[in-house]
Amino acid sequence: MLSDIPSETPPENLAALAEDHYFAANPPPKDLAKHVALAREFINHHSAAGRRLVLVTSGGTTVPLEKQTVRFIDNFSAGTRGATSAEYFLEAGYAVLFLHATDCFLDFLREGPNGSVVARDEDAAKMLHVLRKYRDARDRNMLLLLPFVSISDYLHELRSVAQLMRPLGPRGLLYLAAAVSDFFVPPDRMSEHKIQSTNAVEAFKKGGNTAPPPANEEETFDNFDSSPAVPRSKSLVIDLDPVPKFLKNLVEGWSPQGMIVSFKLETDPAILVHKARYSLDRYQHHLVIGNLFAELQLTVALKIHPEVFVSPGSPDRWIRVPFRNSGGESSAPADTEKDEPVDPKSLPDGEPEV
Ligand code: PAZ
Repeated sequence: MLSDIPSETPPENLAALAEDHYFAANPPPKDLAKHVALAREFINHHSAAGRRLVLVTSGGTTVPLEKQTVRFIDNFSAGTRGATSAEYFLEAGYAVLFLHATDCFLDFLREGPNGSVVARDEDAAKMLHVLRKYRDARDRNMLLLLPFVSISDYLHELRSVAQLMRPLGPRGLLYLAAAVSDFFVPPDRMSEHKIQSTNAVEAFKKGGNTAPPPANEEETFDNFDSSPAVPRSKSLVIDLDPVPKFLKNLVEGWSPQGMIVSFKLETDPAILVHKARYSLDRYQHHLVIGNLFAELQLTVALKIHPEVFVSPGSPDRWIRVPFRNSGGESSAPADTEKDEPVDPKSLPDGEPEV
């Protein structure tokens, strides 16, 4: 736990100590060694060819509430930005290491004949297009997919891959679009088994008796059902610790020569630029791309992402990036630069300016 770090620790050692504590306490994903071996081979191959390589992180990072995880907290990310950016990087000639949340494809599937599963008609063209591009990139060994589920899986994978990328220097780009949870349940406070929602098991464990408690113990019964057969529901209070901010460790230790782009998602437009600038000043990396939740929601309707680029020594730049319709046609990213925030309501209904 971070609270175990002695209070007299000099500030310059805090980040390293927090890293040691976190990675010792939170077990790595079971496939880490396999992923590291694949990533090493991929990076060495492209490094030998003198090719630029990008690590794109994508998707939400879940926070398990139980060790045998039935329930978890997730944070907003459909993985669209990461996937779309990976496509653009491939087109630009980068080798792409795609560290992504395992997605649920169920929304795109339907039952086919004889118990088979097929893509829904409305999604089939889009999926076929993506599948062909994916196969092509994979067959040319330009794309390596590394999946993760939880926040600790993500951080273990990120650290290992970033360290492997260190020899690439500035030819290695780290493009951190995953939505990284700020809070988690530390393993020493995590329930091994499914958290129970009633007191039924406590009674069973005490006396080995599943019979309901006597009817006069009113408080042990469910609020909404006075029947003694119904155990009382319990509320759930979750006590989360902050996830250590590892961007400093990434910039200073894991991949110090790499080009590092991070993302910042906010819901309050009044603080977005401040938070992006703060992050850049604090971690001293190359670019923060700020985006607003409400505008992401409007993306499909407006076919545009307004977002702000915050980089060292430059004024903030608002740009409009056209939404890529994965049906096949791809427009180059629009670069309609503005120094002022873009009001999405002011954007035209038709095609974006490119
Ligand atoms: O994955 P998506 O396309 O639905 O959303 C992208 C995003 C909002 C997760 C990404 O642009 C972003 O801002 N990532 C960083 C989020 C954060 O931790 O602040």
